[in-house]
Amino acid sequence: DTQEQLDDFQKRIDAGEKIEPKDWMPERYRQQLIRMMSQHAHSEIVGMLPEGNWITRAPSLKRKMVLLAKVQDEAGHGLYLYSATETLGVRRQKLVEDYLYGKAKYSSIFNYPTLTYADICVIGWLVDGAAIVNQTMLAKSSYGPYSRANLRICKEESFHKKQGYEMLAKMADGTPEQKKMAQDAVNRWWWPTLMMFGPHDTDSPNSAELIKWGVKTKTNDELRRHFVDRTVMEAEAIGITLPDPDLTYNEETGHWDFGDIPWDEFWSVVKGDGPMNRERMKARRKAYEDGAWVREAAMEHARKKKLREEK
Ligand code: FAQ
Repeated sequence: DTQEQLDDFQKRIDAGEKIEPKDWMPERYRQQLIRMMSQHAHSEIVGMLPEGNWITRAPSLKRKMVLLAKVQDEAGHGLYLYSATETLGVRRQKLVEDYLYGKAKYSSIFNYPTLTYADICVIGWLVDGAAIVNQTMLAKSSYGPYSRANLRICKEESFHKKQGYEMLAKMADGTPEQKKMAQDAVNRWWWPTLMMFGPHDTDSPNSAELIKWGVKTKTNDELRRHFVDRTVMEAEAIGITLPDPDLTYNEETGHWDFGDIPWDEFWSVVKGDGPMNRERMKARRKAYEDGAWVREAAMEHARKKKLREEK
C-alpha cells in the first residue's frame, strides 16, 4: 500500500463513498472486514441453537410457526453474510473452519442457555433489539456489500423484535407464575445483552481504526447507551423491571446512567468459558461434520454437470 493510495482511499471514505469489491482497498481494511463480517455470520448461525431448542415446545401452533420462521431468517442472514464476506476474496469453507477449529469468534450472547419459553420472548425483545441498534449503524458501513446486507437484515430483525416484545407483554400481563417467568428471563438476559456491544471504548482496540475507515460509524459505548435509552421505556410500558438499581435518568446528559457491566464474565465467555460455549461448539462441529457428504455430493454433481456441458 503506497501513501498515495492510502490518501485517496481515505478521501473516498471521508466523502461518504461506498467501497465495492473490485475497488482498491488497504490490506488491513480487507482483513478487518473479513474478521468482523465472518464473526457476524458465525453468530447468526450459532444463534439458531438457543431458539431452535424451543421450536418443538413453543406453546401453540402459531408460536411454533413464528419461531420456526425466525430461526430460518437467522440462517438466511448467516448465509447472506458469508456470501458478502466472500466478495473480499476469501472462501467460505476457510471462514467456517477458522471458526470451528480455529480462533474466529462469535457473539458472546449465544453462550447462555434458554431455560424457559420466556427466554425466547426476551431474546426477541432484547437480543434482536440490540442487534438492530448495532446493525442499523452497520447499514451505513463504508463497505458496500456489508452495508446492503445489514440493511436487509435489519428489516427482518425489526419483525423479530416486535414479535418478542409482543409475546413478553402478553406473558407479563398473565398469571403470577407467568409474570415471574417473564421477569426472571429479563433478569438473566439483561447484562449479557449489554455485553453484546463489546468492551468499553477505552478497552476496544479495533474501534479507532474501524471508525476512521467508516466500517463502524458509532462506538461500542455510544450504541450501548442508545440501546439502554430506548429499552427503559419499553420495559416500563409492560411492567417489567430492568435488574439494575443504578439505572437513573440523567437530566444533564438526557440519557439513562446505568451500573457497571460484569466485564470479568464477558471476557470469560469470549475466551470460551461461558455456560454454553463448549456445547455450542460441539453442536456446530457435529452439524458441519455430519453434513460433509452433502458438500461432497454437491461438488461431484457440479463436476459431472460441467463435464456433460463440455461434451
Ligand atoms: N462477543 O475492539 P473490539 C445477532 C471481541 S448477530 C464476542 O471492540 P470490534 C442476530 C472482538 O471481536 C450478533 N466477542 O471489537 C441474532 C475483538 O476480538 P478480535 C453479532 C466480542 O470489532 C439475534 C475484541 O473483543 N453481531 O445478534 C464481543 O471493534 C437473535 C475487542 O473488541 C455482530 O457480529 C462480543 N459481544 O467491536 C441472531 C455485528 N465484543 O476479533 C440470532 C458485527 C467484542 O479482535 C438470534 N460486529 N468482542 O479477536 C460488530 O459490530 C463488532 O465486531 C463488535 C465488536 C461490536 C461485536
